[in-house]
Amino acid sequence: MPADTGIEGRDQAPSEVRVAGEVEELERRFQELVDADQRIEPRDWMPEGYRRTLIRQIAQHAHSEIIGMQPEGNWITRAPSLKRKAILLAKVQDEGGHGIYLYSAAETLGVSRDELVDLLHSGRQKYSSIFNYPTLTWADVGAIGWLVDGAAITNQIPLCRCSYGPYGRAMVRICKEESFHQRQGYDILYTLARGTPRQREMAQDAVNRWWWPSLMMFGPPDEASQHSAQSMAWGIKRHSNDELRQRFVDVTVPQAEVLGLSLPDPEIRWNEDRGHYDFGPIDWDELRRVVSGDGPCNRQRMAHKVAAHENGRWVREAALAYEAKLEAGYKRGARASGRAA
Ligand code: FAQ
Repeated sequence: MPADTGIEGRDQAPSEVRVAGEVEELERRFQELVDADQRIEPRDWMPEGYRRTLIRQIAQHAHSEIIGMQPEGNWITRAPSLKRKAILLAKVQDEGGHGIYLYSAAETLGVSRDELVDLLHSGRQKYSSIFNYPTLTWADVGAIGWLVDGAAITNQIPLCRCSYGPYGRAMVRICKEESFHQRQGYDILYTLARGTPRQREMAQDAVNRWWWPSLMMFGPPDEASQHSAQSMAWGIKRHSNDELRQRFVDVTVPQAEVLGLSLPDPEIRWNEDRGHYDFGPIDWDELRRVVSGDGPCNRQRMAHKVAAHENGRWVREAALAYEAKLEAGYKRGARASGRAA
């Protein structure tokens, strides 16, 4: 069943009405391309469910990047040095840029950015659970960079090979920038962990609070993930939620050891037989609560987002008025020189 994106199905123009058997043939050719690791491009035929699933995932991803600017943006004015401030400013701007590339990728599927923003503001589309947690100290900026960007990279590297061309290509650039983000977070924590006892305590506290929510970013466990099987068959997702979560734990545990910080899970230990780290149970009720709007900062994040959108209305109107003026000037110029506009 196609995912409910809040987006209507595409109207079928009369020339698009298919004769019996034709859709099956198109579906067969589409799946052949996907199975051969070929890219699907905007003008190619695609099943309606594929289009809707991509819109849902890409829009949710774009919204996450934009809402994700808030927790760290909160610390730009309070960064501990000019250098840290400049780095954080660049990072938060990068996240805004990621949102823009992703909205553009979604637009190739026949929806407009305005529609997607409306769907977010009216609560019909989601953004990542992780951005509903507060940033209480400067160390949270470090923990977000290390853990949240680290989880984001783990999830997004395979998306560079997504079967849908515009999404995969957007992800290549995004992943390069996310690597810098992760490194800056790690550097903040590395510095704090070697600072005063109070700074070390602050770093440990931030890691304690961000660890479990970072594991939840990968989504529900495989048996409860309603979209994974179809998304993997369509080459949108390359790995299941649990596979990526495990991959993240495996790379992060040794990094925590180098930092000299502990992870808040007494059950983490290397499992020789599996060749992976075991870890303790995740509180899935917490993920459900946060995703359904009842996390510590859901209301605040959405209220801020909607207010920023409203406050920026005059900028959008001015840009459109300027565009219309240029267009009118161009038409007048073309008429005066006898050319058709
Ligand atoms: N939060 O069947 P599945 C970043 C929903 S960007 C909220 O497993 P799927 C950069 C899911 O949408 C972070 N909702 O779904 C940054 C579905 O809902 P629906 C964002 C969640 O799509 C760093 C339902 O649960 N990254 O961090 C979550 O196959 C620092 C069932 O789940 C992306 O969006 C969740 N954690 O797999 C920025 C990456 N998990 O629509 C600033 C692209 C699941 O049916 C600062 N997205 N849901 O009602 C994906 O890879 C996938 O969409 C998953 C979910 C893996 C998130």
